[in-house]
Amino acid sequence: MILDAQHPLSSGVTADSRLIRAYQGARPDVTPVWFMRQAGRSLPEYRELRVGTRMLDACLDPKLASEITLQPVRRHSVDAGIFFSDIVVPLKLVGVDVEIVPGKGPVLGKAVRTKADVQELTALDPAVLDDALAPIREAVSLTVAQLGSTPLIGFAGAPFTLAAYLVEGGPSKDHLHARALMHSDPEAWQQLMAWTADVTGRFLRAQVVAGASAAQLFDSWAGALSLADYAASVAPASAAAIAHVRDLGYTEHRVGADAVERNVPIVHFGVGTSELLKEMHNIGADVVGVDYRLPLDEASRRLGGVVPVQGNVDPALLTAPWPVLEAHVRDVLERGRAAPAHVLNLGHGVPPETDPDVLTRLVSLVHSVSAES
Ligand code: 1CP
Repeated sequence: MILDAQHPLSSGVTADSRLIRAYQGARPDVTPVWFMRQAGRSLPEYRELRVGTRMLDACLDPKLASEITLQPVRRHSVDAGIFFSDIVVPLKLVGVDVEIVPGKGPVLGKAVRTKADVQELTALDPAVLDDALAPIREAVSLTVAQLGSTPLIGFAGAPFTLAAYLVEGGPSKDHLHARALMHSDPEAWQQLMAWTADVTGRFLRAQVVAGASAAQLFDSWAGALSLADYAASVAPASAAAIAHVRDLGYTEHRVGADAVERNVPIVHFGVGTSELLKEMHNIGADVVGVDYRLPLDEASRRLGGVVPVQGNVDPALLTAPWPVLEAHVRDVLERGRAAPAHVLNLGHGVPPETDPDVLTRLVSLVHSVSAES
């Protein structure tokens, strides 16, 4: 489907930004940079706005969600906004009993452990999201109207990461129940994954159609899986989730050049997924996000040297003395040159205790170092 003429990619407002060019595999003069979890607890202005509002209520308040999305863009001059929401928002909107507990994360009213539980869950009709996602579409429209030429990234959780919360009933370390269900009842597992792919895919599509210029699928907990389990029992559902946005495109008109049809870029990110990078690319992603465990030159080699990469500053170093962090960032930028294009990010989210001034300084370091070389 071609995005409408007002969409920031179709109208040309964000199509030539550093972020979108890098996601398309070009190397802009300056390496773009944004941070996973840039909107959130490391910012005092975020904590102030959130007083008295529960996390999921904040996500469903278009003005609030939009303002929180814009805060880090104004403060740090990052090259993208990441939409303020959560991976469990579409579960809530489809009727799942889920809350985000402060200091803990998503907690379910009831864990989904048996075939009967899966049947009860999947009886909830994903089509209700078409109306229920209205506050999300509104928040995205408000946000892109303010962002101008800075692209907004929409996101969703991958089916496995969502299933890990659904089956465990909340955050867990090893996702043992989820991995056990995968093998003890493959049929129920497939049903759960297919339903989750539909729910999360619709959430992602709504954000892009409403104005996001790129989409990121977070499979934060896929690193708990063997390559064989990932390929057989998870990757097909992630591909199905991505298929909800894979057909979205726009026509680019550049002065003095023929019009070109382009797809909305899709990034796929996981934690501890060094062994899964190739499979994660193969499900239909354009860009692969790399955590801090693998240097980007090696990650790029594993991806055949042809895939743009995103990452991979170690979040632990944000509290190190500045010269230590600076040397690390320079090394990440250097190794990132092995890939066709590189978007600098952290290897995982901004830790809540991070000094926001360090993030601002890091953005200007990335912009100035990459402009030098
Ligand atoms: O009260 C608060 O401030 C709650 C903290 C918080 C925030 C700010 C949660 C609870 N979610 C969010 C926002 C959020 N979540 C964003 C948008 C903002 C941004 O990136 O700047 C995004 C992209 C997410 C995505 C998300 N939620 C992921 C995938 C990314 C990742 O970090 O791996 C996951 C796994 C979640 C679940 C979740 N939500 C919240 C927490 C604390 C967690 C993790 C819990 C756990 O460890 O299992």
